[in-house]
Amino acid sequence: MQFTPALLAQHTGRFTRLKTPLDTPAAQRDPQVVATVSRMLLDIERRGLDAVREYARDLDGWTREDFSLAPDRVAQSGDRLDPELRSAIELGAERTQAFARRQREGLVDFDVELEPGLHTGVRYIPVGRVGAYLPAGRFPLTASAFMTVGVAKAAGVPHVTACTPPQPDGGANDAVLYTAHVSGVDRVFVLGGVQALAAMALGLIDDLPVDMLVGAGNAYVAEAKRQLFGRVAIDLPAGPSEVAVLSDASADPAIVAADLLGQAEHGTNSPAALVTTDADHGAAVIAEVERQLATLATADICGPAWRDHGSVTVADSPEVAVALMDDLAPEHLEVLTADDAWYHDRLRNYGSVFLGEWSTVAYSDKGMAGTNHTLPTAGGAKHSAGLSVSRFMKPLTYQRVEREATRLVAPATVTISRSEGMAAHEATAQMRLDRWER
Ligand code: HSO
Ligand code: ZN
Repeated sequence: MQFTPALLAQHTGRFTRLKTPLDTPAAQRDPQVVATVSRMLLDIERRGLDAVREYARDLDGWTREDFSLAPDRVAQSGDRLDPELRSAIELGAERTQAFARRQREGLVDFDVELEPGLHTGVRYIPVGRVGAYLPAGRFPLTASAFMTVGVAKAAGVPHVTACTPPQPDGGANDAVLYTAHVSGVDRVFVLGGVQALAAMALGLIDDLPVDMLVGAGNAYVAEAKRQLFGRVAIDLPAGPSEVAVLSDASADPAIVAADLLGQAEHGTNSPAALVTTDADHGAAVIAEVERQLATLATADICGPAWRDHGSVTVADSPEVAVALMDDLAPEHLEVLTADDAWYHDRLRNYGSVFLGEWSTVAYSDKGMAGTNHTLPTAGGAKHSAGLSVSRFMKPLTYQRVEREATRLVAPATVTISRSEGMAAHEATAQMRLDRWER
């Protein structure tokens, strides 16, 4: 998440940088990761389940033949949870599904007679089979399944498979399992990493291959999805999680600092950017970040992330602040100003925006805001939106041409085909024209 030098040049003299990040972009792909994933995918494609078993054994210590979890085992995962966590998970599932169902209602089939006898339209059909990766590393990201499994189910996807890596004790993470269960998962496998994604895409563990892979993971998981793209659809090419805050003198520096550190926690390569219209506020946020880092339990991650990938930029007007922020196109954007609506009307590039000091990214992260937390990173918000029901739905088009509409479509089709030298195309239209004229 870095400014484009050409954009900065356009605004020379209209901003100051109080803190700059390292020159190297955080989201660079590591050639070693690319090569390892490519080798593993080829190997699994060639040797199938034997290769999957070997990787699960060597990388995750999994020695059982089977990866499948019995449905009862998945359903009962809730009984092993602290009751407060269990009800928080139920709340998140309900809220994310409520938002997704509402968005689903906005996707409406239509049928239009464009010209007399020329009927066309769209039918929204869900993807048939989805594979969700549910991470469970240092941070298990419990809410992942709301965003992938739950939203796919709200879209009407008939079959959702989930894979989650084994824990050191040899089982799966119960909170992750229960989240998948209340989100409506159909089958769960205890299998992690590249081997999990390959097994789902190639149909090695479930009876059939999946059509789409979704869900966050480490750099290897993200790279495996990227390499499998084409064979299957994917949600998004995921880079390190990011946050940006656009604030003015009206914002509380302690809140802004906390929210910057809030996402820096994802990894030492997670960028956090502040763009402000007030230099004193910018300086106060920098001081607050240092103050909060002194007692933060995860300062081992947040500290280096802020040091290497944190930035603070002071824009000399709200318009320049908007231009700079649209150039960053952050995954998460918080707006804390005296007139948030003014900014909301103008900002165009972000994964999801959090308006006002009472809205923080963690609410969406944990499923409490209802919105999806799977969002574009590394500038992807310039061209794409995050995961939602619409990504699981295919807007399929159809056309039905009545005999009397032949004159509206055939002659021009003949003309264009002939000009291109596409004789067989021309014949399909000409044949109908001849019959219609008869
Ligand atoms: N910020 C992550 C999602 C998440 N964070 C879940 C914590 N839990 C990607 O949007
Ligand atoms: Zn987060």
